[in-house]
Amino acid sequence: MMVPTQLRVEHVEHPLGLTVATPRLSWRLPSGANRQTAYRLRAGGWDSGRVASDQSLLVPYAGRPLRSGERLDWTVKVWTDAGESAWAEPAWWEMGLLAADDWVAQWIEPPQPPAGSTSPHPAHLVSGVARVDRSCERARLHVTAHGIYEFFINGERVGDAELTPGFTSYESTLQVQTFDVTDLIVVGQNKLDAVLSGGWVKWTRRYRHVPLGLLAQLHVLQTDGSLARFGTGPDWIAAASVVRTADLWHGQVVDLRAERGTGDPVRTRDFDPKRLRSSPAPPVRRIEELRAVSVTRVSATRQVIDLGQNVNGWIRLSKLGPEGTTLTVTYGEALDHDGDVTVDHVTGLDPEHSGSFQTDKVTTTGRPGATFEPRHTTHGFRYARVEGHPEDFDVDDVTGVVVHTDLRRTGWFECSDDRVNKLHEAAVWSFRGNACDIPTDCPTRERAGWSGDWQIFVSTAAFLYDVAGFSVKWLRDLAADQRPDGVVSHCVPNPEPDSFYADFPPGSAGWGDAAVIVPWEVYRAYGDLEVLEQQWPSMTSWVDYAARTAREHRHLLRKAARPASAPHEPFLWDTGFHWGEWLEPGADMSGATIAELRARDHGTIATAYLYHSARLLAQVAAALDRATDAGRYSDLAESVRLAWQTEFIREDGTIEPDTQASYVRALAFDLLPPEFRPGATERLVDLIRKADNHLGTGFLATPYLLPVLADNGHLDVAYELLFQDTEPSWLAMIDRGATTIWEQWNGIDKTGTPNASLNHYSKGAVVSFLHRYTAGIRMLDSAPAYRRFMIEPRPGGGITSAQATHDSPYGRIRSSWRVDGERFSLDVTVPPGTTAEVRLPDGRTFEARPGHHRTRSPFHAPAW
Ligand code: RAM
Repeated sequence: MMVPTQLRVEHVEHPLGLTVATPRLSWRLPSGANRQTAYRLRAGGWDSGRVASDQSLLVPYAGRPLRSGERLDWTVKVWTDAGESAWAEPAWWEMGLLAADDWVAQWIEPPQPPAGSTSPHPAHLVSGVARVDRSCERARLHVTAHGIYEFFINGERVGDAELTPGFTSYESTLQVQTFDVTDLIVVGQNKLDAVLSGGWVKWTRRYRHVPLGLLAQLHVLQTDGSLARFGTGPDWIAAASVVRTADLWHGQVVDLRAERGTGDPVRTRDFDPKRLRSSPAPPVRRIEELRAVSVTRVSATRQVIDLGQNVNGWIRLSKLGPEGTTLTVTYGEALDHDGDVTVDHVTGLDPEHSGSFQTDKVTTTGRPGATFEPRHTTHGFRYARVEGHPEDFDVDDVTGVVVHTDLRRTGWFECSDDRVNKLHEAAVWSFRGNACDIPTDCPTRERAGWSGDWQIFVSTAAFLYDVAGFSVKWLRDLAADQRPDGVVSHCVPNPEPDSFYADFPPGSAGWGDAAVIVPWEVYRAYGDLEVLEQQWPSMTSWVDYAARTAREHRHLLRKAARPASAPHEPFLWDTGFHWGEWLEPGADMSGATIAELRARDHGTIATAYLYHSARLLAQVAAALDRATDAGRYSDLAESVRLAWQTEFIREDGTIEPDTQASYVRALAFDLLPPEFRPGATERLVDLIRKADNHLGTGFLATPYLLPVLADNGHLDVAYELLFQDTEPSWLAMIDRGATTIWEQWNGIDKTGTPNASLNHYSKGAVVSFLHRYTAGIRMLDSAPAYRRFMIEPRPGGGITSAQATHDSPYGRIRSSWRVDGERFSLDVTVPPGTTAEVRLPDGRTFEARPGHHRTRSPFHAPAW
């Protein structure tokens, strides 16, 4: 039957506890339809009537104001070129607590530390009761915390979300989770318990001194229609928990033998209900379980478990030994030369993070069938060392638990080359390892939401998973933590107090530009115009900050070299602290003092980013119908571009500095006058050849490297770099056994020694080349959400077949090709409501309407 499908509210399917006043509704057109001409929505009592419109994404609810806790069934029917559809299978959403006076619960804080605890990261058991008189029709629990809470009703764990309430900039946002607890409530006394631990709070410097606290409210709708409400308050008590200590860096210590103590009274505190809201992103969950590939005894007391895959999460042990055994589990990404787990390569950056790292300890009861898995910490690891077990473990005694934000997978790629497939897998796993409520740089050393890293990777992530809500959540924190002068913090949420930045002040080009690039990418991939509207003040204040700094400050060396300032100089952004291109192969930073790092002139990069962001802002302004702003920012962009050209293109046409990264950025950002492009491309290829066919780009330019080559007539060189397998290269990582992408090209060096983080997604952005070029699915700026797109496979590198699938907001796009001798065959799927232009390797193009298309063309393999 012809019906709309995939009904969604905001960026999720069935939000429970939504705090958005006017939720936006999306659906996919029935298969067989080309174009929607009208829709009709019904939600609760609201009926939109027939609305002539082709919009099927993010249509705002326009019924009466929504009430706290109300649940709405909703459905939609559409008119398309294929006729009138039936009503879609109804979906629902449910509102959370919207008004301050909906909260009867009080914010409570356990005494610090719990009686008898000497740990700096103690956990607490906070308990109360709810007496329910009549049988329960429906029950909801609304909870949030400072720290991490794990909630139990009558001894049963509530929900399946992990590390709740998640990490936000607490001063502005505390995420409230709403759980359906209908099945857990009994008539009579109900025991409510929460284990509360440091988690995100105790792990970041900024919040380390914030007292742990809990806010929980239970709503029981009784069968007689009455609503009973219970909340945390002065009658709750706090005691030590079996979880002795826990945070996200050190790990978790558990004594399963601990008896429930009598408890102390909690204190109540005022709280600001305005910061409470639902998350636009799905929660963190236990997503997958992995069977260990081996367990090896490396010494009399130590056994090492290998999961065969670097992940974020933990292990579950199901063989705990006799009563009183204490097992120590240390998690790491690599083994040392003795085959034992090492964490040396990812510790030591922060003196406040001294002591045990990624280590769980459990003391057992000896009860048959008892298992242990930490729930108040998470680790980046492939290996786990277990110490203290008298018996041998085998692979059945341990399970790897993969933990991350429960994002919807939307993209896949596969080709005829196994190593390339492995590289793609490693990039996917790196993203999974770093999508833990916030996009992190690595799940080990820093676990921080580095803005540059997400700026670099967000568009690639959007080929793999639905990252709309996940990014929107993060962007709110970016704006919340932005300084009044527009400066964006290095990490979001900002984990550090301002004083920490005395050495490396925030506001770095390429990092702070996340303020503009991330919303733009979310808009492009998902068509969410509201994110641009919401972030507009943040985006503009960042670009205005950079433009102002350019206008008002000049780099000391430049000033010394040119006493009378030149007219283009007010558009050069060459002061302030910048991370620069960062981690270019061979650029050893280790010897540099902080003063030297700070004094470096990164004017080429910063000015390039000012141009790029100003230009994007002009496009954003146009999308938002802000014509004056569009004019203002495109004028700014143009002046910055001219200034960049004047200052950084040398007389012989080379760029300052003469590095691969400079040419890649100049070409990718369109900084050059057209007549300079061929020369710049030649110089880039030259530099690659001089490096013996190796890339030389760092953090910022690497994602653009292969696309720039492909777009400028050197697809062959792009594939040469992709297939390069000596260091620095992607395949060298794969050949050395990487299962996630490394921070450094020599993450595991030739001698087998680990360096820095082994799970950093930024270099993995190369896989977007596989989706966009190899398989050829390309979105167009002019048609967000893939409303119109291109399929343009660019075969090369000896790959004989490739396919990519992308579940776009309108539905599934597919491009699959194969070369047989001199024949190229291509299968394309275009979803309803969209159109595509297909371009074949022989240059022919055709228009593709919704449906499946198969085409063949002659193919001449490239010569190399
Ligand atoms: C490193 C982080 C991150 C990078 C910054 C500049 O320590 O891991 O990847 O963005 O530094």
